[in-house]
Amino acid sequence: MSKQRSDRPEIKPFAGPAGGWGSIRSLAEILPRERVTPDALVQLARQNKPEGFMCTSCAWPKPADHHPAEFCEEGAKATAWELTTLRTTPEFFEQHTLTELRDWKDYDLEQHGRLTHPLRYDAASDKYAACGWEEAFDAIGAALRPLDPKSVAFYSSGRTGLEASYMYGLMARMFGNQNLPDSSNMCHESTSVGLKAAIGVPVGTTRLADFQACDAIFFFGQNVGSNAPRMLHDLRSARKRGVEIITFNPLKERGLERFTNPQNPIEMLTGGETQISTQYHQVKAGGDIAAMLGIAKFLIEWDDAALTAGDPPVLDHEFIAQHTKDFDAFAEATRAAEWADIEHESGLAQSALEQAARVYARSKAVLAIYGMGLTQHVKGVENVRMVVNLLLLRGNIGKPGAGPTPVRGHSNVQGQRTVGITEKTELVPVDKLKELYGFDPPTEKGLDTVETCSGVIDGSVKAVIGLGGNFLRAVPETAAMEEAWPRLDLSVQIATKLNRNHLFAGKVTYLLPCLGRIEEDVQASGPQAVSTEDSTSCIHGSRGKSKPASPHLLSEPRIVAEIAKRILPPNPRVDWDGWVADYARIRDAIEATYPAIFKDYNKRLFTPGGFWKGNKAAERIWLTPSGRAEFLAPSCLSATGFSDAEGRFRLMTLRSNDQFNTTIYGYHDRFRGVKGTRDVLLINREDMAATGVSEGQIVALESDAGDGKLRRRDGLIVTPYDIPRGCLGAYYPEANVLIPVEHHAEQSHVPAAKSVPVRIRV
Ligand SMILES: Nc1nc2c(c(=O)[nH]1)N[C@H]1C(S)=C(S)[C@@H](COP(=O)(O)OP(=O)(O)OC[C@H]3O[C@@H](n4cnc5c(=O)[nH]c(N)nc54)[C@H](O)[C@@H]3O)O[C@H]1N2
Ligand SMILES: Nc1nc2c(c(=O)[nH]1)N[C@H]1C(S)=C(S)[C@@H](COP(=O)(O)OP(=O)(O)OC[C@H]3O[C@@H](n4cnc5c(=O)[nH]c(N)nc54)[C@H](O)[C@@H]3O)O[C@H]1N2
Ligand SMILES: [Mo]
Repeated sequence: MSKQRSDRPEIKPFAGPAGGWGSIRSLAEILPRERVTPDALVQLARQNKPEGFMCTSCAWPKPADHHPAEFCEEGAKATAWELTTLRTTPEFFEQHTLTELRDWKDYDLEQHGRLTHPLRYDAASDKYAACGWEEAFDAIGAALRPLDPKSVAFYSSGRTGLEASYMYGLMARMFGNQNLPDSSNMCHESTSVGLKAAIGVPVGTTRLADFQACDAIFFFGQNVGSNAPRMLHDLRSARKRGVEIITFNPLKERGLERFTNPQNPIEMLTGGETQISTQYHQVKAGGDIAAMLGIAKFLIEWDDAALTAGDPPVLDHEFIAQHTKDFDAFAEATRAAEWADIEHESGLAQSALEQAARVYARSKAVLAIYGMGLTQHVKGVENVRMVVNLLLLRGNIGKPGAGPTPVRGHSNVQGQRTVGITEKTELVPVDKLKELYGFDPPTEKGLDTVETCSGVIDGSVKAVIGLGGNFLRAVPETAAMEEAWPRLDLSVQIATKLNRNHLFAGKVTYLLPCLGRIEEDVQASGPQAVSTEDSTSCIHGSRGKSKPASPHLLSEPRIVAEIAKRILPPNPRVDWDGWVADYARIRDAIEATYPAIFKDYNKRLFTPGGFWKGNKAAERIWLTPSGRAEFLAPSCLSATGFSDAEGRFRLMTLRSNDQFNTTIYGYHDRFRGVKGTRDVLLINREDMAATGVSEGQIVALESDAGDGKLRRRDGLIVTPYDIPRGCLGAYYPEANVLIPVEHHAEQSHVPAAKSVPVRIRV
C-alpha cells in the first residue's frame, strides 16, 4: 500500500529556495497520483478569484488584483486532493474491517479517495455498510433526543463555510448546549483570548495593503513556505522595497530564508531568488517571551537614556499616554529582567537581540506576524500579549503598515467564530437569537476541545458529532482518546475522505459523506455559493463548479438541517428547508443576527478581495474594560510551563511541507530534506553526543509530564538537524500520543504542542 514510503528514507539538506522548480515538480507528482481529470486544471484557474472558489487550504487573504494563477503548491495539492477521481466505495468497506484499517497509515486511508455513500457501522462484522440518508438521519435523531444536551459535543474543523457553520451553532444552542469545540481551540485560541484582552478584538488588525506600508516585519513561529505560501509574494514585494524581515524560529525554515516566485518566468529561468529574512534568530522553543522582553529592554533603556540626554525619544510616549494602560508596570518589569536570564531562556545572545531591537527602533511601521510557534505553549496567551507589548511601545497598532498579524489555519476557521461556533456566551448575540428565533439560548459556557477530550475520557461526553476534521487524530492524548471513544453512545462524522477518527466507532456510528467546496452544489433554487472569512477579516463568496464525486453526496447545510429537524421541535421561525433551498436566505439570517458585520451580505458576496468586516482596534478604539490597549508584564520568561531537568527535552510537533494537518499528501518534506518517512526525530548533534545516540538509530520518546501515566512513541529515526540544544522536532499528528490532555495553554486551552516535555529512550 504505502507506495510513497520507502524502506531506506533519504535525509539530506535541501539546497533550493521555497517556490521555484521544486514546487512545480511537486505538483507534477501529485496531479497524476490523484488521477485528476482535465477539469482540475480548469478549476485551478478559478481558485481564489472573484466568482471562483476559495482555496480549501490556508486562510491567507485573496487579493482583489489577483495573479493569473492565484494558487500555490499547497493550494493546488488541496484542490487535487478534493478533485481526485479515486473513490472509497461501499465495496472497499466490504473488504476491510475497522480493526484492520487501524493498522493503516493516515496517508493510505485518504489515498483511496473520496467517500461516496452514507455509511453505518455494523459491530457484528466490524465493517461500515452503505445505508440510506433517511435511515441515517432518523437513527442519529433517535440516539440524540434522549441524551442530556450537556453530554453532546458538536465539533467543527475550520473548513466548513459560514452558512453551514451558522446553522450548526444555532442547532447546538436550540438543542440546549454550547458544546462547540472547534479546530480553533487547538490553534489560534491563544490569539482570540490574548488579543481580546489586550486590544479588545480577538483577531489581527492588519490587511494586505499593510504589506505595502510597513518598513519592518517581525516574524515569530510561522512556517510560511509550507503553511501559507501565497504570503511569500507579499513578503517578496516587501523585501523588494527594502523592508527588513526579522525572524524568530528554532528551525531555519526555507520559506523564511529565500523564495523563487514560480509565477515569474525570469526568476525561474535565471535561478533568481529573493532573500526573505534579513535577520534569523534561532530562538529556543518556548523562548519568545524572553526574546521579545530583551528587545523591549533595549528600547526602554535607549529611551531612558534619550530622555536624560534630551534626545528624541525612542518610544511613542504620546501614543502610550493617550491609548494604553499599565505601561509603567511593564517598563518596570522589563528594566528588572536580567540579561543572563533573557539569554538563557531565549537561547539568543544579547547582541543578537540588540540587532533586532535596532531595526525595531528605527522602523516607523512594523507588522508582527505569528503562528503556532507562539500559540501552542502553556504560556501561549502571554506570548501573544508580548507581541502586543512590543507593538504598543512604538504605537504600532492602528496605523498603516503596522499591527499584529496572526496567520490563521483553516480557510474559514476565523469565520466560524464570527457566526457562533464558540463555547463562550460573551461571543454570541444571545438577545438577537432570542428575538429572531423565540428561544432561550443557553448561557452556561460550553465545552472546548480540551474539555471535550476530558469528557470523552471520563465518560461525561456521550455523543460527538464532527462537522469535518479528524478530531480523534488532531487532539492530544490520542491513546486514551482512542481507548475511550467506543464508549460513546453516538459518533457521527461528516467528511469527504476516510480518516483515523472514522475507524473508532461508538455504540451508534455513522459516516456521512459531503460535498467539498470546489464541487457544484445545486439546491431547489439552483446552484449555490458559500462564503468564508480570511485571516484579515475579509469575507469572500465561493462557488463550486466541479461535478460532485458521487451522486449520493449531500451538502453540509443540508446535512446539518436534516439533523436539526430530527432533534428539535418544529419552530416556524427557523425554516431549515427554506434555508437549504436557497443559501442566500441563510445569509439573510446571518445578516439579521450580525447586522453590523454582514450588512448587504448577499450583495457584497463577490466583492473582489472580499468585503472587510471592520476592526475597532485598527481604528484605535479599544473595546477592553479600561477602554485602552493594555500592556501586560509577563509572569515568567519561558513559555513552556515546565522547568528544565537533566535528560528532559522540549518537543516541537511540526507539519511537513507535504501535509495539511492530519491529511498526509506524501512523504517528502522537501524543505527539510526528509524523504520517504515521517518517523524522524530532529535533534542537535551535540545533544546526540550527550545522550549517546547516533544518526539513524531508532529510539522512542516518552513524555515526561510527571502524572504517572506512560505515554510513548516508538520507532523514531535519530536525525541530526540544525535545531537549538534542548529542543527536539517530530511530526504531528503521529507525535500527539505524547501530549497529555492537561498540557495546554493556561487561559486558552490550546494544547501545548510546541513544547512537550519528553525524554529519549533507547
Ligand atoms: N500546507 C499546509 N498549510 C497549512 C496547514 C498544513 O498542515 N499544511 N495547516 C493549516 C493550519 S490549521 C494552521 S494552524 C497553520 C499552521 O501553520 P504554522 O503556524 O506555520 O504551524 P506549524 O507548521 O505547526 O509550525 C510553526 C512554526 O513554528 C516554529 N516553532 C515551534 N516552536 C516555536 C517557538 O517556541 N517559538 C518560535 N518562534 N517558533 C516556534 C516551528 O519551527 C515552525 O516553523 O497552517 C495552515 N496551513
Ligand atoms: N501535535 C499537534 N497537534 C495539533 C497541531 C499541531 O501543530 N501539533 N495543530 C492543531 C491545529 S492548528 C489544528 S487546526 C487541528 C486540525 O484538526 P482538524 O481540523 O480536525 O483536522 P484536519 O486534518 O484538518 O481534518 C481533515 C479531515 O477533514 C475532512 N474534510 C476535508 N474537507 C472537508 C470538507 O469540505 N467538509 C467536511 N465535512 N470534511 C472535510 C476530511 O475527511 C479529512 O480527513 O490539529 C491540531 N493538532
Ligand atoms: Mo490550525
